[in-house]
Amino acid sequence: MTDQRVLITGSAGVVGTLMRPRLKRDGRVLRLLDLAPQTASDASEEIVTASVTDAEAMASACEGVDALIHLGGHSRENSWEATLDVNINGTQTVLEAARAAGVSRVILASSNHAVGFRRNDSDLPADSSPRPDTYYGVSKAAIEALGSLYHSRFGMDVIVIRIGSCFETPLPLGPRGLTTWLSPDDGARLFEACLSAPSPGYRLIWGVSDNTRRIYSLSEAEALGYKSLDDAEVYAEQLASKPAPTGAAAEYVGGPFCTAPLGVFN
Ligand code: 15L
Repeated sequence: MTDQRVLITGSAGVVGTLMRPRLKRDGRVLRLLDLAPQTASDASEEIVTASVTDAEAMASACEGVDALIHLGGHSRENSWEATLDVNINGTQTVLEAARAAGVSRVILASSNHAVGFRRNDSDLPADSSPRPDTYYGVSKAAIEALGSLYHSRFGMDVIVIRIGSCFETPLPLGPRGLTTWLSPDDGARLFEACLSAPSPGYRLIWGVSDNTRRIYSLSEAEALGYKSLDDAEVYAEQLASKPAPTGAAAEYVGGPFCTAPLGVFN
């Protein structure tokens, strides 16, 4: 049997770095694409140094690929021009390359900031319509729409994950992290579920751990086979002395993004 080849864009970014060792499997080759230099740790890794905005490079990166995990792009607020170029045009370039190469399954990283101006009410459904908090959030809403378009037009299986906050621990995030944290191990469990769910079609799901203070619905991800085993609450004591958000940052899903200046890299 030939190896399964999974292309990960943005593999040297925050989420990519956490997922790379966790998505290694016997019988799987990870093709790791990033602008930043990377080194293959063994024969199960292939390195591609390229931008997601480079159509030619993306076309050759997609050759022989079974599934694609698109994490590449700016991961927080930036100028409108940079956001449009890398996140929106870049995602269209990635999807077009995947379509042309016959990649039948694509997993796209969206973010809670696509719905950053939704209130912090409990059990927020994964398919709530966009209420972005930044240009970055607008780009994530566009990524969701592009994924839906490529599914509907070309029959590709496209799963879009609205990621909460995927970091080693929720500690750098302050108290908000107790709600939004996606542990790296749960992140890997979620990507594995997305890679293996039979014929998912188009899905929009939350990417979050089963945190005691969770407000994002998990039922859509669980329907794909995801089972969270982590809970940010184990860090609650360490976060107790940190200042709690106030005003819009406390009221809305996007937290501090809701009040950060638009178009300013932070
Ligand atoms: C995101 O979308 C960002 O990429 C990440 O850096 C965090 O800020 C996260 O959201 C969050 O909301 O905590």
